[in-house]
Amino acid sequence: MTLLTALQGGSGDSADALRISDGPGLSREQLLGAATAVADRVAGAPALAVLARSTAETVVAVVGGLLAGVPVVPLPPDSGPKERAHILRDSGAALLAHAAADTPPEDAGVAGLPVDLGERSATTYAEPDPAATAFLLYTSGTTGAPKGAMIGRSAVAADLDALADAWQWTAEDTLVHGLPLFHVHGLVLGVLGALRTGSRLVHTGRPTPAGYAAAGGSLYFGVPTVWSRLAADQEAAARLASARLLVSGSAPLPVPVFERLAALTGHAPIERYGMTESLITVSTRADGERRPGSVGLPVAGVRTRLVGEDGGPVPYDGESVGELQVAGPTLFRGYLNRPDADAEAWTADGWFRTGDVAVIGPDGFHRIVGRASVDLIKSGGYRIGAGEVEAALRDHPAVADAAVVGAPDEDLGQAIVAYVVPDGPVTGEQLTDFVAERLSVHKRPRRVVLVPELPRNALGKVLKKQLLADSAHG
Ligand code: MCA
Ligand code: AMP
Repeated sequence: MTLLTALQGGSGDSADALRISDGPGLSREQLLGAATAVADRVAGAPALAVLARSTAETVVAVVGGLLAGVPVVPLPPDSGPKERAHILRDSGAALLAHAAADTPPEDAGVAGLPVDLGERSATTYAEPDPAATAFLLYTSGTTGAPKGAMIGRSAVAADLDALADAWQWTAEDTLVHGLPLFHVHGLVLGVLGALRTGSRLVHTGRPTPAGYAAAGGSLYFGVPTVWSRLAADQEAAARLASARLLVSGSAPLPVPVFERLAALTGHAPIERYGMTESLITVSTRADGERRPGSVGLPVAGVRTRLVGEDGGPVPYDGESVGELQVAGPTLFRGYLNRPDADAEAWTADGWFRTGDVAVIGPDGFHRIVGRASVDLIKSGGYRIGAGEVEAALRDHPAVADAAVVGAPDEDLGQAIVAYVVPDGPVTGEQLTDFVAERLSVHKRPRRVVLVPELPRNALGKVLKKQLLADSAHG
């Protein structure tokens, strides 16, 4: 079976299979023909980077890489030189695909591959090895530069099939979302999911309430920030009453947002949980209970367990907390060039440590309580390592020291707050812009607090919990 079953097999609605904001609608044949033309140009390359703006060209480039069996490396389009250089160098990408009308960053240092939606090829490619890498997705750890998670083709297929089962997702659906095309949520679920199930895809460009309201779909994806903004717009929310299923993920959906959304749209949202490394592993079901504050049950093929601080099992009593570990066919193949990170992430008996703290009830329902580390921040559904932002801040000549925390934020879930010890005249705004220019824009601090020194314990470690408490009063 092929990875993009419906696209390659010719099932599902053909006309207007894909539409992104006000760009041209592409039929399945147009998409496949243009993507095959990309495949012809990239076949044999070690990896294909894609400047992942929310455009049809991005989808065509990604599909082209997948058809040719070349690992695809989505490059966040707003990533600054520091982040971009790391991703391109570490991944070994030989080419950077971009829309023909677009200019790729001059400093990329790899050959550009302009993508033209009008190109066509009818070459047929043998289905690549299911064990091969489909994507290299760069994702933050608590410290250092992002790590390249190697996502296998069979993991993508297993996850999409498990989600189709949990959400009763079929070719009859029209999927709507406006999420970025360089993460699991927007790209793997939000694009490949449509191309595997055969559902039409309407991408709204940005995930705005007005865009979602106007799209007229049956299946909607969003991060909690998107749902919270929609729930604050009564008129837009009411227009989702005709949908079949609303799905939230990438960060915890606050119970009041769940309830308001249900009241305004008539649909209790599905909440599901996952990670870049594991894809989506736990979800409530279209045909099951949708309990506020709960992410439901492991999806088909996935196993979960809770492990206590002593390494022993934690009872599934709905109260006892433990680290959530996962195993199954949706797991990634490891981190590229990072045996040290692999050694930390996997247990001796082959389970992946999520770093999330959870509770499981006697009925098997999972509740995510939080993260074990304060240094992994989720802001607007983006995963951001405090260490990476701190390192970028320290690169500024007027910064002596910096510590970053994720302060609770009603809109973004967590907002990045930076505590900075200045070493010369500098403003918070200058530091925010400095980070936004060097890393991705969403990694910028939303607030900068200039302090004479950072609170440290006797061992010299910054007291992040104290900074978090301070940030709540700021
Ligand atoms: C503001 N902007 C700036 C600056 N300040 N640009 C440069 N320098 C500055 N100092 C601009 C930005 O470029 C952008 O411009 C605009 O301000 C708004 O950006 P921002 O404030 O970041 O947007 P937001 O409104 O806060 O975004 C909320 C959001 C976004 C839309 C919900 O956070 C989002 O798309 N989140 C989705 C994340 C996601 O997909 N995560 C999935 C991870 P312009 O408007 O021109 O762009 S995968 C995952 O988690 C798994 C596996 C799972 O479970 O799903
Ligand atoms: P990422 O690798 O960007 O996908 O981030 C994965 C992290 O997002 C997980 O480790 C969780 O901390 C968080 N996450 C994803 N979905 C949920 C959810 N439904 N509830 C709570 N946290 C979530």
